[in-house]
Amino acid sequence: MTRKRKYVLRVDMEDFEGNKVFALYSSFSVDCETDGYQLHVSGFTDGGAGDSLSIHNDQKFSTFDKDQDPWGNNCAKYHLGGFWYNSCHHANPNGLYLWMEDSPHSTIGVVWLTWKGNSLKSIIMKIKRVI
Ligand SMILES: [Ca+2]
Repeated sequence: MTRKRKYVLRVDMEDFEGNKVFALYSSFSVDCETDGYQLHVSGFTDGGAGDSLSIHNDQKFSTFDKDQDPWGNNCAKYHLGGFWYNSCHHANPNGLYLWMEDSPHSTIGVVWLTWKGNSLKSIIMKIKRVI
């Protein structure tokens, strides 16, 4: 999908108190459908968010109806998202929007674990072509 060119990835996020941080990755690519949309991400730079994405590196993209994660069960079903789940996640940007500060179900929320275990107000993944 993004193999032919080089991209950087910037992940911006905000919590419910209005704090904003980011994580930067100098290399980002996703394989084609026949390879399960496998993720390749490296070159982390910390913008206060910490690195919650490297454990997802080299994983395929999983959804509730297509389990491609290495866990014995389906991460997408358990965490109500779609992502490059490992077993299962430190980041869950496609999780549920939970406005409760201390949700007991935080792993189904919009999570970036190295910053906050609770659900975030927003998270945006932006890619930019560099070559
Ligand atoms: Ca699985």
